[in-house]
Amino acid sequence: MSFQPVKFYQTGTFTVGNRLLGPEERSVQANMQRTNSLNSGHRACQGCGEALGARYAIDAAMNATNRQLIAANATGCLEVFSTPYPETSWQIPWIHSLFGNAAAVATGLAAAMKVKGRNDVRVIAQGGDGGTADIGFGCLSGMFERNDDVLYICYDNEAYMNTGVQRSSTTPPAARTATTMAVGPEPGNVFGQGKYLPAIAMAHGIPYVATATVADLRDLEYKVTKAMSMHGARYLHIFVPCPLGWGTESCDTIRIARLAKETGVFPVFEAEHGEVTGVLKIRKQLPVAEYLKPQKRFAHLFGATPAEETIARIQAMADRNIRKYGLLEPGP
Ligand SMILES: Cc1ncc(C[n+]2csc(CCOP(=O)(O)OP(=O)(O)O)c2C)c(N)n1
Ligand code: SF4
Repeated sequence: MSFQPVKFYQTGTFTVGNRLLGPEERSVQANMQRTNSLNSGHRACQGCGEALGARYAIDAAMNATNRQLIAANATGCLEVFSTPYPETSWQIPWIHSLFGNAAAVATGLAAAMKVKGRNDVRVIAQGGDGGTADIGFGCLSGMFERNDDVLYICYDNEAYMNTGVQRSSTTPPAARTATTMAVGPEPGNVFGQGKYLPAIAMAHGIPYVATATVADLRDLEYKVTKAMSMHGARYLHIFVPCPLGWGTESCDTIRIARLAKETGVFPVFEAEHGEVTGVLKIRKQLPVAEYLKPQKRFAHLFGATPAEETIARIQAMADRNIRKYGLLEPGP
């Protein structure tokens, strides 16, 4: 039998990292000096991907800006669960905008800091997919077009969760929501509608656009850190599973996010000035059914007679993502 050294710790894990590593190799979250920007006491559901993503993103941004950060937050789950009046879980200067104007409020904050000569203070805007892709889209596009010095973070849980799981323009085809019921000849959300925000952001030619998931939190930290090293308008789109709205187990949030990436359903990439500069490769392509099955919002596709045609259409969309972004390693 060959000799195998015992490993006491593993590096390169997708999630938290390890405090046994040297300080320079630790993730922000594994470092005892982390800010804990979104602290205990918030009221997010167990396993909420949005809470996880926000904690990592904002801690990384705090770390990258020497803790000189202000966040404007659109109305939505993140705002509601973190600041039930008169309490707050935020350990940073944080302002609640309206549902649709987080980008505009952040633009104003950045302008105010400039006027005051506080070039050290940086600004983030954040919100859910409804606040970003739907009602806040005009303000966001303006922020991009003017190249305002703001990082906008969209936490995409693919519906309006805070108000009871209504469809948004990032809800995927066939998904059941409160407004796209699983009834009729084509149950769930329709095919051929909606919008893909990262591509729209890229079309503005802004300095930096990236996507990330809560399955690879070190990648998420890296992208926030990189974004904060730049100036001008930047956009980060984070895939955040929602156990309540998607009908998934709380303990499966990371697994579902990883499946979204490994199936090609959610391409993970970064782009500068409108051009893709890097992608996270898929290690082993998995069929989309593996991603869809654990989610009750897609349960109608897997009844006594599986909706093979619909599943094939979703597979075709994932395959297209893989081709378009070059997500697969070239074969041997
Ligand atoms: C002008 C306006 N319309 C509607 C609402 C009600 N509202 C508050 S949050 C929300 C949905 C938020 O969805 P999303 O932005 O996707 O964030 P999530 O809760 O899913 O994180 C809605 C419709 C509002 N606050 N303001
Ligand atoms: S409804 Fe979804 S997004 Fe909102 S707190 Fe619960 S898990 Fe998070």
